This record gives sequence, structure tokens and C-alpha cells, in this order.
Amino acid sequence: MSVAITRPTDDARVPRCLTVATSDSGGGAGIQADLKAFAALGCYGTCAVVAVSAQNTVEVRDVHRVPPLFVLKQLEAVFSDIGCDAAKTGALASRETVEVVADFFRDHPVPLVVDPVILASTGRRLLAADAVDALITMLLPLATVVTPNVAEAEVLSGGCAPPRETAERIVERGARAVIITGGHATSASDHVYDGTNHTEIPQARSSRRASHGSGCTHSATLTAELARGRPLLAAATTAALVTAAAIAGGFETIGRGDGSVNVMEAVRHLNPGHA
Ligand code: PXL
Repeated sequence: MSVAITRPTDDARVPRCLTVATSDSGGGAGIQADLKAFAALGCYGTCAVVAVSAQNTVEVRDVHRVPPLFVLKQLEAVFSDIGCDAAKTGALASRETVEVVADFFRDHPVPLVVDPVILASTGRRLLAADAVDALITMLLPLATVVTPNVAEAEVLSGGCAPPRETAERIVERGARAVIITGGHATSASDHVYDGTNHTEIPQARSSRRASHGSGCTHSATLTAELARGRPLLAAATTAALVTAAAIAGGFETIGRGDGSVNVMEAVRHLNPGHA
């Protein structure tokens, strides 16, 4: 399988992508996964760190939140100088941070991917319970696309329903489009709904223990593709391919827990001409 991934040298102007998310000291998810994916996809990555996690492949030991006004300072610093062609949000920690980030993007509209991260893959909460409502009412209406997994989609839609209905409820809540990632009970696929059409993108199910960071890699790849001006369905297809290959080539032996994805290996695999 081959997918055309443009490198920076192919472009007169490098697309600029911003992530607003939590740092993972284990290097696999969050800010670290996002910046690696932006770089692998030929984009210039910037970040606003909303919290720092003391984390490895086994557990999240602690989370230290950055004050929301300092999150705002990071956003203002990036936008006032470097600029931004597309942005994504990941784990946003607190209600106050969700509010600051939503206010900022309302005033600075860019293509926005909202990855509604609630839990770390090892189980700890990365978004406070009282922030979920703010995410739905303030951030979803600004989203070009929101990328919940099945469990997050249930939270956003307010209940358990078949993917078509769940996706429609999320778009009714203000997101322009939704991709429910990672497959459901019987089939592994990403369900894309753009407000008009439903599309299933088949996902390769993998038995490899190297999926930490896969959701972040998916939403960051989507952001990189939108920054390049690709249409949603093409961007979603590339994101699905890159994520599956990043799991297949993942770091299974790093750490004692589930290993992390390897987005560089994914791009080498999908784009052998550039290796
Ligand atoms: O994949 C969701 C995620 C996002 N951000 C951080 C994480 C995780 C999963 O563990 O640790 C910081």
C-alpha cells in the first residue's frame, strides 16, 4: 500500500500545525506524538502545553496543570509570529483551560481538529469531569472535525447508539464533521460523517502491543493533512493508513507496558520512495 505524503522540501511553504495538549514524559502520546506526526508528515509543528504528565508505558503517575492564562500566552506567542494553518486539541485537563482555548479559537479561526481525550490509555483521567460539558458546548461548535474513539463518542453524544446515529448526534451538537475511530464490536473501521454523508474507512486491526499514542497520531496526521488543504475524506484516509502503519511498526519492546506507535516507521513504510 502506498500513500503520497508530501515532504517539506516538496513545498515552497511548509504547513504550520499547532497542538494544544498534555505532555507525555514517556514520549509516546500527547504533545510528543503530535509533534512527531507533524514532522513526519512534512509540517512545522508548534505547541501549547496545557499540562505535564509524569508518565511511562505502565501508568500516569501524576499530572501538573499549566495555569490557563499561561496556555493563552503560548497560543498568543505562536499566532503572533509563526502563524498556524491548522490546529488540534488533545487532553485539555481542566474546564478553565477548555474555556480559554475555545475563546482563543473563536477569535482566531483556523481548521480545528478536536480530539476529545478524556482518559489516558492506562486509565487515568486527563480531562476533569466538570470540563466535559465545556468541551461539548464551547469547543465542539468550533471543530472542523472531532475524533472520538467509541467510548468518547458515547460521552459526546449522550449515550450508546449505532455509529451513524452517534455521529449525527455529535454533528447536531455543533461539530462540522466527526470521525469515530478504532472500530466497533464486529468491524474495525473509522466512521466518518460530514453532516451529509456517512463513510466507513476500513482499519487494519492489529494484535501488536504498540498502540499507545495511536489516537494522537491519528488526529495529528489529520491536522497535518488539513493544513495542506486536503479535503476531509482524503485526510481521514491518510490518517487511518498512517495510524495503522505506526502501530504495525511500533516500539513493542520499549517499556514494560504497551509500547508506543512509531510514526516515522509508518511514513517510511507508506512512502518507500522517500526512505
Ligand atoms: O491518547 C490519548 C492521550 C493523550 N494525551 C496524553 C496521553 C494520552 C494517552 O495515554 O497520555 C498525554
